[in-house]
Amino acid sequence: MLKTVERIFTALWIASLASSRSNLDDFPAVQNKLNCTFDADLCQWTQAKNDDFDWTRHTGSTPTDGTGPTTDHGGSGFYLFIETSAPRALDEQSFLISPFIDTWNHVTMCFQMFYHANGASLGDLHVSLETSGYVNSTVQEFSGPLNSSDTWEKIAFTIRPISKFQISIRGTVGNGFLGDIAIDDVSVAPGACPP
Ligand SMILES: [Ca+2]
Ligand SMILES: [Ca+2]
Repeated sequence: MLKTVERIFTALWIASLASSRSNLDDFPAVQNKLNCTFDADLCQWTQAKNDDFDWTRHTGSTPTDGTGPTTDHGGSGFYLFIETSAPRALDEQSFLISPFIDTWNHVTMCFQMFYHANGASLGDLHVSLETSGYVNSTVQEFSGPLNSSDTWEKIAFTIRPISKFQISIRGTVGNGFLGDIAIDDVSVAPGACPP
């Protein structure tokens, strides 16, 4: 009886693998889902709804002097930023969420993006890889500390997916209105990130 049950479960498992494999993302599909300059829109990224506020898509300087970039990373397009002026308050958070990616076969890739953190009251920027369905945990993450600098800086980390995942970018409001944190040019390239 136990053997029969095992066989049934094995058959179901193989069937579920076969059906999920037909929906897997090849690498161009992964790039299509993740790469974004934010110059036209958010591409396939979405604003989380169960957080405190949304990322703002913007070009040129942010409305507050002494914080934020003066241009996007490319120089003339749009970027996203957290506007930390009133009514924002300390520790409020905004999440930008990627679509789910499912490559199944452990395709190694390098995720990179640029951030700009300039101001006297910066909060935090946190980029994490969230898995769902097979393993429920944050498996890789980047977090501050953010040093104030009027420059675009690169974040890069290698992703070796073991299951379906999505990327979450969280901006947190610091203790004041000089905390505009911007992001731009999110992309993935095949293979591990260069050392
Ligand atoms: Ca841009
Ligand atoms: Ca939001």
